[in-house]
Amino acid sequence: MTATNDKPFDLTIRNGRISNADGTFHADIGIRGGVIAHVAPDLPPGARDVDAMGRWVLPGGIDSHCHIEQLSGMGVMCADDFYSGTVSAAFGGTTTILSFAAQHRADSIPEVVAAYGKLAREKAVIDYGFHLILTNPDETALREHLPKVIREGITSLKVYMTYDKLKLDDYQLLEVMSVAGEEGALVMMHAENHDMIRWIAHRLLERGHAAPKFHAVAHDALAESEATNRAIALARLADVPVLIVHVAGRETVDVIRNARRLGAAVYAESCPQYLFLEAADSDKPGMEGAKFCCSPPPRDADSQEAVWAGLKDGTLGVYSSDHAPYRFDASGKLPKGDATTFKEMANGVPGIELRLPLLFSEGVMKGRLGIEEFVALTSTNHARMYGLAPRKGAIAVGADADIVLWNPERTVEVSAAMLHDNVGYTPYEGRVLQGWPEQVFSRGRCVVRDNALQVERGTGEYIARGRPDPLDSRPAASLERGRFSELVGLSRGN
Ligand code: DUC
Ligand code: ZN
Ligand code: ZN
Repeated sequence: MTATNDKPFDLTIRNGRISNADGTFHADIGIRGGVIAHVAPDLPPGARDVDAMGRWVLPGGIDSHCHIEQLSGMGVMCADDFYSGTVSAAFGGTTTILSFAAQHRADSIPEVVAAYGKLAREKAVIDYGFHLILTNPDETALREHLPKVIREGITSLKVYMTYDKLKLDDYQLLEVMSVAGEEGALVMMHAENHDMIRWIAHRLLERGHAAPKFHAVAHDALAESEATNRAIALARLADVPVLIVHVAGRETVDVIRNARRLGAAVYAESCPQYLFLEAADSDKPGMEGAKFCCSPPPRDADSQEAVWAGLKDGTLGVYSSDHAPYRFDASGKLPKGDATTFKEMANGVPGIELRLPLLFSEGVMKGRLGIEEFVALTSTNHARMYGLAPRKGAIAVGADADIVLWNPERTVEVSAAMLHDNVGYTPYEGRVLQGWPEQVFSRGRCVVRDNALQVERGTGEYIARGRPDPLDSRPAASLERGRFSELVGLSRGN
């Protein structure tokens, strides 16, 4: 078939060294109507022609965990709206984000989803979809609203095991999981033991230990691994896949790896802060350490090694930013100025723009990850896990032309001033990175070139997602599940 005999391409990207998750090859890419029409050597020139000689041509990054224009569980508004958040993502080589439509307990789910949809529609410069954060799984939510939003394309939801205003108890988690199972949606779990954290924090504050560095003490690694183990047990009982987000600690990686060895349908994510930051970073003079505080917290070199190993061996299948942008002032990290305790600071670190450059530099360029592994962890696996494939996540005929040209020769020293988010600092200040995403295409539109944004606000598209397609097939249930599931009315929709 010579697609080249059809109308001319709108854009041809030539001489590229293309890497997908399943291989690397040299070819040109012909794009028509925002979609990849042809991938082959020696394609004819397009209306626009881009020479990718010397560049690595990769699928656009998918960031499936970022908080944009969202009110946190502590009632703090993120510093990034859908414009600054998506511009920042694009400059870092990301072409699709999945952020959160966050229900707070008094909110109606359809209203929440409509409100976030409107905000993003007016501002986003790249494509986007939503996960639902569910905090009030009452009968209406479980029987009406949740099934409806899932069928309309929000095919994943995040639930919390901690935070007073967000947490669900184990009974509620089972209820949510069973609806997710019926509807074929993916449950994302914030797994930390609420009472362990509360107990340590109380004792720390009682003794006057309020500085940012005590955040990591309160969020002990055991709180993370215990809750992860419990989340996995609940998911096995409910016979649903579960995805543990923002994995930080070695023990948690081990819990997940062991469950997967038993055949459990457990998937997991980690983030730059768990590879490149440590708890010790939050031990800085004054309040400076608040810039490094997120939940769960970065831990130590041993846990960093465990996260690298988990990304390498498939225990951790997706690498997201968990961009949670809060400014270093009263609007975010410091509601009470220098008197703010670690319990009062907004939780989260920025990373939407540096997520890919950090992993490219420290993973690919330093030989810890192959380029195909990089693509899988940053794009393809997200597309599959979250129902974006085959439209997103690969350079293939029929897929959206979401393509990034990486220059492996370019060295960049990170500074907050060069970033496009609205946070004002970066926990990665001063790091020197090798390799940079220089040209970014979203549905064939050039979004970033020559260090400048090329598109208008509101030109990103909402993606109603399909059913998640877990990365490997494994029975979700515990072995005994088959014998009782009908009795308790468990059924699976996918
Ligand atoms: N959980 C997140 O997913 N992001 C920021 C803070 C948190 O607790
Ligand atoms: Zn979380
Ligand atoms: Zn998050």
